[in-house]
Amino acid sequence: MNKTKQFRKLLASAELEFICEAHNGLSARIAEEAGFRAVWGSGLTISAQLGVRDSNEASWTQVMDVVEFMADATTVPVMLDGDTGYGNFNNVQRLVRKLEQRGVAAVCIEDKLFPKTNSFIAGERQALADIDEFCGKIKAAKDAQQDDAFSLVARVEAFIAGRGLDEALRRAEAYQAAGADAILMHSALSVPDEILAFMREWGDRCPVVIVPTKYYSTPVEVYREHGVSMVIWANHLLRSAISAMQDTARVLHETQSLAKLEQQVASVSEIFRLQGAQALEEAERRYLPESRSAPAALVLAASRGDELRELTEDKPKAMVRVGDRPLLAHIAASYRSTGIDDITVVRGYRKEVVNLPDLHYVDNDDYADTGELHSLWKGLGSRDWPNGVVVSYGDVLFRKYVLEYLREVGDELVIPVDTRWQDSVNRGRDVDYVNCSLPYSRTHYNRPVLLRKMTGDLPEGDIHGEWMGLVYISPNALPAVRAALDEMHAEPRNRKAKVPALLNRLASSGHAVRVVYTSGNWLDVDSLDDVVNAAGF
Ligand code: SPV
Ligand code: MG
Repeated sequence: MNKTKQFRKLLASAELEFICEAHNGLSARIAEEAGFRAVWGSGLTISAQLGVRDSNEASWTQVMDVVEFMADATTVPVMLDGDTGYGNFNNVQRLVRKLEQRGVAAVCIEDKLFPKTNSFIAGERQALADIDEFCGKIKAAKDAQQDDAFSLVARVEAFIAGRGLDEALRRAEAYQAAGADAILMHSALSVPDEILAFMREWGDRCPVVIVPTKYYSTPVEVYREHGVSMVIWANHLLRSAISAMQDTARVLHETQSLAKLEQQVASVSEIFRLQGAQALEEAERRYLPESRSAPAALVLAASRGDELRELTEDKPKAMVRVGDRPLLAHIAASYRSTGIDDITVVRGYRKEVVNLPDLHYVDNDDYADTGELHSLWKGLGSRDWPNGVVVSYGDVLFRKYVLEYLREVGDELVIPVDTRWQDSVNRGRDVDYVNCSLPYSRTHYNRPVLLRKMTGDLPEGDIHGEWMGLVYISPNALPAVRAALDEMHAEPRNRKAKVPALLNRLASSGHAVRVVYTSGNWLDVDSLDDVVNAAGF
């Protein structure tokens, strides 16, 4: 049943129905969750939560925006307190059309003059609308609605203005005759006498709605007996929120501590629940492409780099300045440029100067008589890598697209191999040449290629490329890598072993080491010339 019909049903119900005030989307949802079958969009509390008076200080479109959030946040109908209709019959017609468009099921308009004031502020001094003029507004509203079930409740302020029962009855009759779906009869007395007197005369001519804010101590049984249709609890969610907020603000200010409050206030997860965070999570699973979270990075930078001589007397190679900053800062920037922010560095030689901010550090204090594999073993063993890890060296610069390639292939152990090994500045140095299951092919670049062997002394005819010193270890591949590393680490002869020994061991034991062919776009800083070249890289 749509919301307008739901509201009509409540008005017509033989039971005494109760609806609850709300002043924004959150409070409307709270009212619905408590079990209320409709919500009152109170003029008093909507204006108050905006920090202004209930005197039409908020424009009607500002009120409309709030009530739209309320309607969106609920599955039960909302009745807006439309004050005097924000103008004459013409404004009321526009109001009704806009309310229907925004999913509001009903509006209540009162027979006072614009700008109105709240009925509990010197009510007797407030002028009432001319009856005929107000009847014209009611007719205009009923003519404007597109949905037959939209409800117009006409509010009689005769008692508020001190005009007595006869005036109240005269107005109620006229408004019903003009087409109102219900009468809201208001009273500011602390007893329900005016309301009950009206009910005795009115009988069941049409549904009557009341707002017992001032005569709050009357048991609702009395209303039931007198044939009232609907009770509005008109401002109590905002009032309870005000008390709670005043209390919380005072305690926070006085104690400068959250400890006492924590148990007394709603949890942050309760906020998320009320906002519907879980539904969004489900929707994300349905509609978003599966997102692979960024892996972490592990940079092996424990060795001095003797070949750079005096440049590395007081710092390791990774901290040698290249252009405006250390090599390691360039490497970290490359990682960060592809969204890899979680970067761990294994340091050893002059570790105290390896101290760039926002990096994690693991120490290999045996750097002098161990090889890279020992650093890798320490680094990998230092923590979990739930999204996998890219391992690289503290002296290898690479462009970010290399990382993107590795992650695209992504599900295993992946290494980038440079097909332009013959032009490489590294020729003649200690190079890791690679032999693969397939050579690079322009036409078959999609076929998976696996590492067969990596070594510096491959016969030229067997060389398919040069390893760039990076490895991506996916979460799936991590257990096999850890196991192989542990085994190798336990053998004393591997104390000075390098990373290729591990890759070879994995490949030869049948573990797939995927190869991604690339060309150029990396730099291994192994000489003073390289340091100069790196500045322009
Ligand atoms: C409101 O809640 O804004 C009302 C009811 O109009 S009363 O404040 O009692 O006038
Ligand atoms: Mg009001």
